[in-house]
Amino acid sequence: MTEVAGSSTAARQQAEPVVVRRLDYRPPDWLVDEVELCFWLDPRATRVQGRLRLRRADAGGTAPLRLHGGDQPLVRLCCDGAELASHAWQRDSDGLTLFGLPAACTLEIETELDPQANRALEGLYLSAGIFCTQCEAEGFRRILFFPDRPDVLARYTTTLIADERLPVLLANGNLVASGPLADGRHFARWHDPFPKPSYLFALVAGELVCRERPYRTLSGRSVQLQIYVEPRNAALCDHALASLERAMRWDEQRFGLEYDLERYMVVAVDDFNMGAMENKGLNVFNSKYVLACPATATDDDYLDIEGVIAHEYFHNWTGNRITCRDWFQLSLKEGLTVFRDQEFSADMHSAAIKRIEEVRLLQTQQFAEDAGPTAHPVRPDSYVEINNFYTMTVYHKGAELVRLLQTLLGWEDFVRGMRLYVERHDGQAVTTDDFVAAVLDANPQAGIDRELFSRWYSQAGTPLLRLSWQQDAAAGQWRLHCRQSCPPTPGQEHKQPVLIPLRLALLDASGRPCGLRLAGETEAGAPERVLRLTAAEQEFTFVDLPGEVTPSLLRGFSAPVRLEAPLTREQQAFLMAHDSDAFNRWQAAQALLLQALLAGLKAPEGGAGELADSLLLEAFHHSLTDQTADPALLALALTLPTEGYIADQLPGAVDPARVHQVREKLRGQLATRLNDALLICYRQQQDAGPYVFSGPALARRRLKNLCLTYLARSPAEEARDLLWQQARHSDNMTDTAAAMALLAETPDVAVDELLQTFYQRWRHQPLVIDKWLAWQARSQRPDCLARLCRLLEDPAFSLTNPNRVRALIGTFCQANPYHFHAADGSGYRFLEQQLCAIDGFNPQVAARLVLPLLRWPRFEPGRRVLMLAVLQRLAARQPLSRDLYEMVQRALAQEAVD
Ligand code: B3K
Ligand code: ZN
Repeated sequence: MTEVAGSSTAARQQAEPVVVRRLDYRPPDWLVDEVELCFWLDPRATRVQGRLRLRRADAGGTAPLRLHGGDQPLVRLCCDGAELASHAWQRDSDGLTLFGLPAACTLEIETELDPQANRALEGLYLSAGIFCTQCEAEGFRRILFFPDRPDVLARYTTTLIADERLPVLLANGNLVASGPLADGRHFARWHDPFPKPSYLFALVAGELVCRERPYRTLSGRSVQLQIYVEPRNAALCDHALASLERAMRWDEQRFGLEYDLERYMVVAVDDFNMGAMENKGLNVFNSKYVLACPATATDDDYLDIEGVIAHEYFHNWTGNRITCRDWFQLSLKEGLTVFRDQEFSADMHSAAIKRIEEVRLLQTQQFAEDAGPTAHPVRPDSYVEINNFYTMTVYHKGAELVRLLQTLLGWEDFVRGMRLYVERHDGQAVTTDDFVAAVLDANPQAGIDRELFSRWYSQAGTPLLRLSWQQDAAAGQWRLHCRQSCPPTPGQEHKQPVLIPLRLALLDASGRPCGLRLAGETEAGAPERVLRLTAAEQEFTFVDLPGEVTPSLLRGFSAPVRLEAPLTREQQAFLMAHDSDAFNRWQAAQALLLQALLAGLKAPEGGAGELADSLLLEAFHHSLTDQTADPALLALALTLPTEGYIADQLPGAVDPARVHQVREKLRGQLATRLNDALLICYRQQQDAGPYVFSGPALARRRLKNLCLTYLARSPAEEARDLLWQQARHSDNMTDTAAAMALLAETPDVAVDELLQTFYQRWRHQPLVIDKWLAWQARSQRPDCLARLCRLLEDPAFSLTNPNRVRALIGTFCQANPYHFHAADGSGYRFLEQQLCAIDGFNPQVAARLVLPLLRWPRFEPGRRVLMLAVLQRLAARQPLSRDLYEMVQRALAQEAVD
C-alpha cells in the first residue's frame, strides 16, 4: 500500500495540546448529505473506502474543507472522479484541508487500518476476534478522514466484505442486501435512513450468535430485538433482552417515544473502554452490562444491566434523533438520558431506594469532583481532550438539573415540556439552552426564570445551602432562614445564586406532617411543599402550627446542594425513625453515623473509647428489629459511609490511615454491641428457596449481607461460621461475593485456599474473575499490594482489557484508600508504574485511573509531597497522551488546603 502525498506530509508530528473553547463554536462550512462506506475486513489490513456527497452550507462561501483524521495512511483522494492534485490538499497532525473544491461534489477517500494493533479501543478494533468500533467522541476520524463533529448529520450506507470466518456482518440501520461473492467471501449492506453524526456510526463483524425476540410498538410497528454474543455466552442474554423490552414499553408509555428502525441490535464485547455505546440501531456493549445468570452475576449486576440497556435505548431519542451541536453540550444527551434511565429504574423497582442510590453516588463522587481540580460546569467552557469530560458532573449532576425541572413543574408538565422538545428539535443538533427553552416554553404558567435556572449549567461547584430557624411553639410559628452560596472552582471565583427548589415538611410530635400555611396565605396547604429559593438570602414564616415541629428538609434531595442545618442528634434519630420521606430517613441515619465518625476523628488518637453512643445504638437496634420497614432501605441506612466520603467531610488535611482506623473501630463496636440483633436479623432475612431476582428477595439479600459486613467484625464464633457457610454454600453470586469480599479483607490461610478454589472454578469466566480481582484489591491485609503485583502476572489478568484493569488497579486506587495512601508512597508508585504502561496504548483508561492522585492538596503534608512527586514525574514524561496531560496539568495547578 502506498500513501498519496499532499503538502506538509513530512512535517506531520505530534502538536502541542490545543484548548478547545465553547465560545469559539462556528457552524460547519461544509455539510455531508450521504456517506457510502465499504470495508474489506482484515485483522491487519482493513481497506476502507468512503464516498462523501458534500456541499457548502453557504453556497457563496469560500472556506476550504476540513476533514479530521488520525494517523492512518491516505491511499486515495478523488473529487468527482479525478485524483486531487497534491497542491489542492494539505495534511497535518489532525487531518486534511482541501482547497478549491466545487460547491457541491463527491469526494472519494481510501485508507487502510490495522484493527489488531488498536489497543486504544477507539475507532475500528478487534476484541477476542470480533471486529467492532467505538466512535464517540472522536473515533470516526481514526477510521476515515471526515468532518468528525456532531453537528454534521449524514445518511450512511455501509457495505462489509469478509471471509467465512466472520459470518455475522452488522452496521447501523436496516439490512438492504447480503450474500456470497465470487471470490469466496461474503458481504452485507446496511442503510440507515436517519441522518446522524459520525460518532454514532458502528460496525461489528465476527462469529456471533443471536438471541432475539419480536417486539410490537404501541402504534403496531414490528421491531426485531437482537442480542449478539460469543457462542459460549448464548445462555446469558435473557435478562438483557427482557430489560430491553421493558425499557421500550416504558418510553412509549411515559414519553410517547417509539423505536424507529426494523431492528434493534446489541452486541456484547469483552474489550470496551466504557459501559456501552448507543450507535444508531447497533449498540455495542461491554459484556459486563449484558451477560448474567444467578451463578455469575450479583443483584447489582442485574440492576446495572437493566439500567444500562435502558440508558442506551433511551439515547435513540435523547442523543440520536436529537443530538448535540458540539461536545460542550454533552449533558444535553447524557444528563437527560441518565435522568430517563433513573426514572425507568425507579418505576421498575423501589423509587425510594433508587433515589437514595443516585444521591449517594452524587454525594460521594460528583461532590468530590466539584471540590477538586477537575471541577467544571455541566456545560463546560473549554477542554483539551473531550474524553475527559464524560464525568459525574456532565452525567449525574446533569441528570439532577433535568430532575430540578421535573420537581419545579410536576411530572405531567415536565412530560409536556419533553414533548415540545422532541417536536421542535427532531433531526437537529442542539444545545442545553434549547432543551431548557423548550421545556419552559411548554410551561409558561410555571413562571420559572430561565436566566436563573440556566446558571446551574454554567456555574461549577456544589451550592451550599445553610438553613436555620426560630420556633415559637406557643404562637404556632416557625421561621426559616435560607442562605445559599457556592465555593470558587478553577476559573470561576465568584458565583451567583441559582434557583433551588426546597421540598420540605414540618413534622409534629408523632411524626405526622402538618398542613403548611405561609404567613399571608389564606388557607392551609398540603403537608409538603416546594419553596423556590431565588436569592442569596430568604426567609419564610409558617403559621398555624400545632406546636413543636421537627423540620424534614430537602426531601427526596430536591436539589443537588450541600445542606447545613442545625438539627440535633435527637432530631436526627427522630427523623430516622419517623420521617414519612424515605430518603430523609436514610439521610438522617447517615448523618448520625457521620457525626459519630467525625467525633472519633476529632478526639486525640487512642482517645474516644466509645464511638457508638446509646442514641446511635438504640437507633440501630430499632432498625434491625423493625419488622415493617423495607429491608433494602434499612440496609442502605445502616451502611457506614465510605472512607473517601468521610475524608471529604473533614475540614482540614486528611490522614487516610486515621480515617480507616476510626471507621473500623465504629464498625467493630457496632458489631460487638449489636451482635445478637444482627444475627437474628441475618437469619430472618435468609431465604430458604433458590435464588430469584425479585424486588423483595433482593431487599432481603441486601439487609442480610449488610448484617454480614458487621458480623465479620464480631468476636462471636457463630458470626464467623455464618460467614464461612455463606461463602462456601450459597447458590448465587450475590451472596457468594458478599461473603468472599469480607473474608478476603484479612489474612488467613483458609481464605487463600478458598480464593484459589474459586479461581480454579471460574478462571474461564472473565467477568467473575473481575470480582475475584476486586476482592483482593480491596483487602486490608498487610501484603495486599505485594499480592496485587503478583496478580498482574496472572494469566487471567491483562493490562489491555479495561475491565481487568478497573477490577484490579482501579479498585485498589479508589476503593482501598488504606493501602493506596500507604505512608511510604508504595501505593502511589504502583499507580505511577501502571499509568506509564497503560498511557502508551490506552490514554482514555489512563486518564480515569489517575483521578485519585489529583486530590493531593487534601492530604497531610507527608502524603501530599509523595503524590505531587508522582504527578510531576508524569508531567515530564515524553510522550504523554493528551488525555493524561490535561488531567495532570489540572492537578498541578492547585494549591494545598492549609
Ligand atoms: N455515549 C457513551 C459514552 C461514550 C464515551 C466516549 N469516551 C455511552 C453512554 O453514555 O451512553
Ligand atoms: Zn449515555
